[in-house]
Amino acid sequence: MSYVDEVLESVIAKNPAEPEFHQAVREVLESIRPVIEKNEDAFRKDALLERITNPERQIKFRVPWVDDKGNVQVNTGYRVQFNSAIGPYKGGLRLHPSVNLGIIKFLGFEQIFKNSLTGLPIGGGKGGSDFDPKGKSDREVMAFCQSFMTELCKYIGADTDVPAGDIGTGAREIGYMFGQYKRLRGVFEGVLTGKGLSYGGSLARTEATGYGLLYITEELLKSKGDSLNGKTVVVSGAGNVAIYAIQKAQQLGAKVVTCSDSTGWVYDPDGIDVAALKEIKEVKRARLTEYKSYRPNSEYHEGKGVWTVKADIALPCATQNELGIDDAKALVANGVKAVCEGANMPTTEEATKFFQDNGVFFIPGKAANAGGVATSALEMSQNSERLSWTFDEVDAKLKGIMVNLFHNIDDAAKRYGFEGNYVVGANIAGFEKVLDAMNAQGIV
Ligand code: NDP
Ligand code: 2IT
Repeated sequence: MSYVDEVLESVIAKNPAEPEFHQAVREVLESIRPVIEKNEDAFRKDALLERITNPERQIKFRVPWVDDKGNVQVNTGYRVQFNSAIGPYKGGLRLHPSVNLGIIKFLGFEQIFKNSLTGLPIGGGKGGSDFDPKGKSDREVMAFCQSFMTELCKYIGADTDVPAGDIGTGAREIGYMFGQYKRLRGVFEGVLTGKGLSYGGSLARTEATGYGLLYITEELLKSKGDSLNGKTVVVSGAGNVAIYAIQKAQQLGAKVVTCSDSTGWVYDPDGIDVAALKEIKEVKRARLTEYKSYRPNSEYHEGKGVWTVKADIALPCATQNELGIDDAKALVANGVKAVCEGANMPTTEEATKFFQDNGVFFIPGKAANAGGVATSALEMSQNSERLSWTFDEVDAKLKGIMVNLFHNIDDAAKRYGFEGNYVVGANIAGFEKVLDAMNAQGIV
């Protein structure tokens, strides 16, 4: 059996009931197969793939907190410190009831290659909890965040592991966590990114993932002699990534006609009103059902449906495996030209293959949404030099990173004879730097 197949089999056997982790590992290992098979004996002797698929450390802990009725609630906290070959662990904290170890491991594994692709010195990690911030009072969220950080603070630090936001973790949660870290450790340092601007946050971090997604989409289209101007775009999600993706798409001349949350979706034929969306989601923390009261011409539908709308470009920005084979078939039948992932692994394996087989340009999340973590690394730089850069400086750096990233993955795909396959290109380009650093550092 080939070395890649051996390791895939053992990852599945040794990490049972973690389908998302298996999916992420399978995608990466299948992509880097040509690199491994050129030198299979050396890779096997060094157990390189066993090392890269085993987290350096995984931490799981109890998070007790008191709700507004005086009852004690108990959640589970996680931090998976996956790979520090190229820098301190870096990656978000997800707060969502679906969180379990397998989901955090898939996200942490993806993060290794994503962070490598940014060209910045950050290793891969991820964390979170099955806590659901939805419907909780600010005090309850604070109580949870303080308890979560009371344990997490033992394992993180500005030069060891720097968490950030992800689903359910935004500016409010980062603020509470930062306050508790500072109180317990007694140091004011850049231990988290996505901080508020008054205490060490970076301008443009809030916008970065969505903006970066559109910068890479524009560069992809440019490489085909096309642009976003005049295109119709469908977006899923209505959170941090989706909101700023919609905003930048509009600035680049596209019309975005959909967004969604976990209960339903909106079709707005005149283009999504970003100011309304921000008020509903960022200020009121309400459901998308409210959108119609701002835009009477729009439609609200319960359930899923974004991918049934005719569009040139699709940007999944909600969560993993939200775009399946039937959705891919509907998009292709409607003439979609490009799919770029704002979320982490939102497209199933079957749907990804269907896009690729049907000539749809497809950029995977580890490349397309890397602008968020890249700007987090820029926040770390600013914290280290105790300075703040202007919005335009950060935005220009972000754009440069995304344009370079596109050409790196495009070149890597070409070098191995997979021109236009950006999944293979992203995985190989991300892997090469990590491999080089791991080899240089010996068996650790
Ligand atoms: P938010 O919590 O701000 O928004 C998430 C959005 O997706 C919400 O509209 C939410 O709806 C919807 N959603 C979440 N889970 C589900 C689900 N299980 N089913 C249906 N809809 C769901 O998160 P972000 O925008 O930050 O993250 C979105 C995606 O982007 C995630 O995959 C994340 O890992 C990825 N990402 C985020 C980065 C960042 O900088 N924030 C960077 C790179 C990637 P509802 O409110 O109803 O739950
Ligand atoms: O998935 C991701 O890249 C993020 N949630 C952002 C991580 C970060 O450290 O900014």
